[in-house]
Amino acid sequence: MKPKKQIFMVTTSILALVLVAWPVHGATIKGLSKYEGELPKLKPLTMSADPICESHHHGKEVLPEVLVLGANQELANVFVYVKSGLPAKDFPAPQGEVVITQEGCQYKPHVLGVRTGQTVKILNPDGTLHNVHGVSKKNPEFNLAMPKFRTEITKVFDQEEFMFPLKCDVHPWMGAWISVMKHPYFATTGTDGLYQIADLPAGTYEIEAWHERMGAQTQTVTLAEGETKEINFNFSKPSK
Ligand SMILES: [Cu+2]
Repeated sequence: MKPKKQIFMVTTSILALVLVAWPVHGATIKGLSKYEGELPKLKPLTMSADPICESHHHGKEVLPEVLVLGANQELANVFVYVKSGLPAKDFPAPQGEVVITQEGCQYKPHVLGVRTGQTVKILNPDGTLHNVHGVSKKNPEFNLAMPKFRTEITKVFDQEEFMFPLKCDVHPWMGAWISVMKHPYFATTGTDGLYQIADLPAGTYEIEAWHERMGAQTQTVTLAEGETKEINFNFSKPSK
C-alpha cells in the first residue's frame, strides 16, 4: 500500500472513531416544583363503603391525592411537557407499555403521560370490583368493569388528548389523570418535586407545568445542542 493511501485510511478511521464516540447530544430541561403558601387541611378518605379497600390500608390514614407534597413542600403530580416548538414530524414509537394499577383502591400513578399508540395496561390486584371509566373526549370514552377475577385490561389511545380524568364508578374517591402525547417530551414530578426531560433537539420551546388543582403555567426556554437548563415552577392555591 502506498504511504499516501495508508495515511488517508488511518485519518478516515480516526475520524470515524471520533464521530462514533462523540454523538450529538440532546438538550435537557430539569427542575423543581414547589407549593407555596399555607397548607390546606386535607380530609382523609373514607373507604368504609368497601371493606376490602379499607383492609388494604391496615388502619392507616389515606389522604386524597389532590395535593401530594414532599417534606419541604415539593409538589408531586405536576405534569411538565413541551407544549410547543417541536419540529412537525413523527417521533420515534414509544418503547414498552405503561402500567396503571389500582392499589388499595387508588390509582398509581395518579398523573401520567402515555404516547399515542402505546399499550396501557390497567391492573386490578385489589381483589374487589373496580370500574375503570375514562372520561376522554378525543378518544372514545370507555367504561370497563373489572371484577376481582379480571386482573388486567389493556387500552390504546390513538388521538392526542391532554389530561382526561380516569375514575372508578364503584369508589368515588378514586381518580387519575391521563395525557395522551404524540411526542416523548414529558415527565411527572414525584414527592421530591423533580422532573427531567432529556434528548431534546436544540430549539426554543414553550414548557408547561400542569397541576390538577393549581392550573397550568408556562415558560419559554431556548436550548442549544447538548445544553441543560433548569426551570422551576412554584404553585400556590388559586385565589378563588
Ligand atoms: Cu374502584
